Amino acid sequence: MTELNKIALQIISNGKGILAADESNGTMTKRLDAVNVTSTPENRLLFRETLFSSESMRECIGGVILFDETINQITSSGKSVPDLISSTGATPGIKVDTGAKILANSSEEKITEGLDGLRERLKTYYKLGARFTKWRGVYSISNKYPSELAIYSNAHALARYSALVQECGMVPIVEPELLMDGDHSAEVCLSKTSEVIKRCFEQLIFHKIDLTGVILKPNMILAGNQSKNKISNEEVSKKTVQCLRDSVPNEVPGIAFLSGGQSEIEATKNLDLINKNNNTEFKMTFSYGRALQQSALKKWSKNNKDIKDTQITFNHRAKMCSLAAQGKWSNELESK
Ligand code: 5MM
Repeated sequence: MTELNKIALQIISNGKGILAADESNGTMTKRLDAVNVTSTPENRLLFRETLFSSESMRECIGGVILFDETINQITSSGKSVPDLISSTGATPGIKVDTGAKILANSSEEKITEGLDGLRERLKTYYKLGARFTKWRGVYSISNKYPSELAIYSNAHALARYSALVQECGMVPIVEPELLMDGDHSAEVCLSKTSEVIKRCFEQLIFHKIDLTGVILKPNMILAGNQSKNKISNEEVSKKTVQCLRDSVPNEVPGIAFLSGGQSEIEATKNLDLINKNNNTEFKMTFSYGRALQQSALKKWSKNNKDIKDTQITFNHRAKMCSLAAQGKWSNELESK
């Protein structure tokens, strides 16, 4: 087993998943505005520190993805944020892309940037304690999208990013996210997601990536949020497993889904069914942002001095996601 494979498995095994707390300041400001909290570096740290020192970190969270500001912050106990995370047994990770920008010659689509100077930034993050990284390519679904240009250029960037990350001794999370916006059917989501994932792995293989040291972070297969033909959770899970079985090379140790705008319960229920129907060797877990943090953020915004209450809310969500990652979640446990 290589060191990279060991890190990847440590993050996603034994019912553990990933807390995606890597909102850039723009996104975090939107989240905080929505609950009437001023977005300052201190408030962003306070909320995140509250989550990272929760009890469920030990049992349910294998890795935390941070944003550049957070990985450099010092917590109230005097420990750095990565040290606080490591002290719970979880692995600190870092988002290293610099965001999705308009793709020249297909201006309704996006290309993710951040390759310039990446090798040097990675060395700094490694010294700060990061052992895995994240890069998100984002694609929209419509009759003409994602275009060949968006598929190729994002796959190429994901592969170049992965090569630099592995060179630096860290595990790359490869996140191709096909957005749920639109009126497309689940079948269309399935065929376009399969195409995008296959093309990403083509590039990863071409760039000589060690696939045993990669975690894939895909969307689940859902009908678009404007579609009149929604499918059941059971169908979501079957189509998602089918998509991954057909498009992900067997060497990849695991898959950690994004929640993509699903509610906390939907994201948990779908992950649970995915694991109940998982007929592959891949570990299937969560790498949720909103679906792990939403309720906790609401609670915290009401009284940010009441750390315990926020942590109780987060612990419950993390526990439910962890059960779902083992196919052991149920409605009864959810409402206990
Ligand atoms: C946490 O949000 C991440 C994006 O942040 P920015 O848009 O601010 O860069 C995002 O990449 C996230 O990690 C994944 O999309 C998963 O989050 P959700 O909320 O979809 O589970």
